Amino acid sequence: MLEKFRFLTAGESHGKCLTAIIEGLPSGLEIDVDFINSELKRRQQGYGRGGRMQIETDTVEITSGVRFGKTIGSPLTLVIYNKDYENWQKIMSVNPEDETDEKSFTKYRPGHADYAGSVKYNHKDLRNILERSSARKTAIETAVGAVAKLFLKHYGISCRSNILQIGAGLSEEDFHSEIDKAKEAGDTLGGKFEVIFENLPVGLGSYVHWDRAIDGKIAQAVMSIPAVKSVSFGNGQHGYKIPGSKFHDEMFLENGKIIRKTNNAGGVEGGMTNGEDLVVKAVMKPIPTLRTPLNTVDSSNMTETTAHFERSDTCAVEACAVVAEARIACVIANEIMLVNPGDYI
Ligand code: EPS
Repeated sequence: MLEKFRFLTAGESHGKCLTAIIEGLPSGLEIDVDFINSELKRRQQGYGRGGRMQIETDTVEITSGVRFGKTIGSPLTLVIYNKDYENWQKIMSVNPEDETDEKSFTKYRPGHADYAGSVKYNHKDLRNILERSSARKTAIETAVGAVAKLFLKHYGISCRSNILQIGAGLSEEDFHSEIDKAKEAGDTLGGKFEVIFENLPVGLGSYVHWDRAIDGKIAQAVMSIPAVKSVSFGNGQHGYKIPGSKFHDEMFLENGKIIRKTNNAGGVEGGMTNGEDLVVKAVMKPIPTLRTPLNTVDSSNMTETTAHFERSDTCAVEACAVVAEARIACVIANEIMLVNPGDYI
């Protein structure tokens, strides 16, 4: 999907480390490690996070692609070590002689990847699915996104995100009380957030083929974040009830420049950026790992039971918004590279 700014990540939630290899960056790009780490810190924060975030202090190590603070054109490798690995070395061992049932589980968590993952990869121990389907992998994606943001900064493009709703809560204060109530009940909460990118050039993406539309690329990037169930642009989610005369963002002239007074399109028309702020909205469902578990089936003996619980966040919507910023930054960096090809900056 990303033709120029390409990356792969690897790593299990309780494995030794998370790794990413990024390819396609021009040489000469300043890599500010403190900035990458500050993005990782943002992802770890937010009201409602669970025990794992007390254990980890995510920081990145760069093991290739950078010399004296700047990219040199070769693949850039990022590593984040999992501090919790210390407690999981035997369970996550790569050696056959260490095989153990400890921490195995067979009770599917409804809403998580356990069931479909076990059928797809033919696993009896659902830990084999949990480990990679965990949102832990979004830590390394956030680091990759931070590199994309550094590239975008070079073009004067910046981004931010806002939490719009958590449960029934519409303000910061309500968010906290909603999360407190859910935590007390052993429950979890989802929410709605928006990500805004400013100063994008007109014409990123294209209308000529479906797979070049930038809204399609962004939707895929955000929808595939664990637990995201809906993605929309601008006022798109209300588009069914607003007539065309009110929905479309009329054009006016101000000092010879085209201006808009509304942004219902969220900065995308015809699959291309139109120079307005890019506004992406998404809904994260509640995290499926519940302290008060749901009804399910035990795959080991096909009996009805309640779901596996290990540890979980009550709410991770703030973290999800940071991850969405990172994913969108990667899509936009790729689009910028497509229109500004160059091996150095
Ligand atoms: C996460 C790490 C995970 C979870 C969470 C996100 O760590 P652990 O499984 O050790 O608690 O806290 O992931 C989920 C709840 C999930 O269902 O995927 C992280 O680093 O963000």
